[in-house]
Amino acid sequence: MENLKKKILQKKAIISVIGLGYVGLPLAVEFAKKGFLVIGVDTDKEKIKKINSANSYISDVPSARLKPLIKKTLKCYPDYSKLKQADVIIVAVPTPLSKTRSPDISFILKAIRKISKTIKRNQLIILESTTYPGTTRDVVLPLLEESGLKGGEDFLLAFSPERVDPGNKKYKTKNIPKVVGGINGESTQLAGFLYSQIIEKVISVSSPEIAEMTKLWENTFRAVNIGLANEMALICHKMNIDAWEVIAAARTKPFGFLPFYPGPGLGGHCLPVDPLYFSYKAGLKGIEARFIRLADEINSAMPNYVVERIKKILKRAKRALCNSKILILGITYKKNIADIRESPAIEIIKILSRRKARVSYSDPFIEKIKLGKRIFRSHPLSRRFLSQQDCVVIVTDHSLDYNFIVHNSPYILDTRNVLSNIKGVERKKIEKL
Ligand code: SAJ
Repeated sequence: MENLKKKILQKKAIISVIGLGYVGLPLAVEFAKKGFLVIGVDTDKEKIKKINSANSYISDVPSARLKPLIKKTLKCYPDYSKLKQADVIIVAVPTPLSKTRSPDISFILKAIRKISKTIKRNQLIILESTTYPGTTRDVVLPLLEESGLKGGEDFLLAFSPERVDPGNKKYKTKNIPKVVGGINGESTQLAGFLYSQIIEKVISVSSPEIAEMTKLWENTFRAVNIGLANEMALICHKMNIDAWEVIAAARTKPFGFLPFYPGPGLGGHCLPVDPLYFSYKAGLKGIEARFIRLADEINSAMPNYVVERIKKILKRAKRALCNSKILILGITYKKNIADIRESPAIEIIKILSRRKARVSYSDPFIEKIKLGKRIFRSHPLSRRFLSQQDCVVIVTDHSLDYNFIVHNSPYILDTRNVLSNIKGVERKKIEKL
């Protein structure tokens, strides 16, 4: 594999990135910016069309950054036809949950089966998609060896978890430390050498299982602590204690405390999903991951809890949910990004609609959404529209003019504590989680 190492050093190694989403596209761009020839593969023809016309659909990759790379060092295709040219293949396809909420690694299997058809000696294959420990060694490796080539000798194989925080202005692909674990020493070493061409810090671990588990631990840590924050907030509300003020005070402890905040529920493509990959594998080993189940239970119940809080606010105004006008302010799963995957706001809108409330939403990032047969369009915020609402619910804390919103809304449920600094309003019309 010395030859591959030299090709990487000389930036002559051709790198293929399979899956051009929020992980694959930034990664492909980083390698292409460094001068590597990158073959991007995504079976979504729309995505390929957009990339090849330098029209980025990933907010963390501005279109202007794509433009100089297209058809020069970044060539993207809607199929696997050019894969045989690659020296390195990085797989960054989705790993969602199935309808029964168990791991769905079908996208990984499809990509690996394609690679197995054209795999050749001296290739380095890296899986980045978040998955349960053992996937790389026990699922991917045998599929690749069906080619007759031997992993660790004829080709190299490693796992390296993606760590993307969409919308994070400080941490981008190149300055987020990269964990790498290969099926053997040479795989780890070469995968680490590859990433060190574009990423400042690479951490080698002793196996793909360690690397796979590292990712799950990171996100399970977040999901469980968010679940704890949500449960604490429910209890504080019953005690008439401001949970947010408690967290702010706890944060003054200079060690041994990390702040997590209550919210309307857990959104995104990672936190609601990754811990269930962990608990699935634990189940196969005959042990129940109780914290994960409990956190999932609490986090999944937050949209219902938000609706119950709306109901109580309306009751004070002698109104029922049915026929009341409720405005959902912000429907993306977290602030200032245009992504509604697993967003709790969608669940809240569904529950309110089922309870016959007259729901609308306003979100500068999302023009319209389709829920069942209904199309909802983002409603512009005006004095008149806000004053006509029976309750305004801040579900996503986008950077908006909250002074204007507060002064023109009758009642507000703030699920993100964005109104704590607003002055000169009757506090009684604002409630927090
Ligand atoms: N949330 C809370 N309370 C909190 C923090 C988050 O309710 O204290 C909610 C958010 O509103 C959101 C969800 O949890 O709905 C997920 O939030 P997130 O900040 O974890 O956002 P993700 O899922 O886009 O990004 C996470 C990464 N986030 C951070 O590390 C800050 C990280 O866990 C992973 O690198 C990434 O998922 C991934 O790709 O796995």
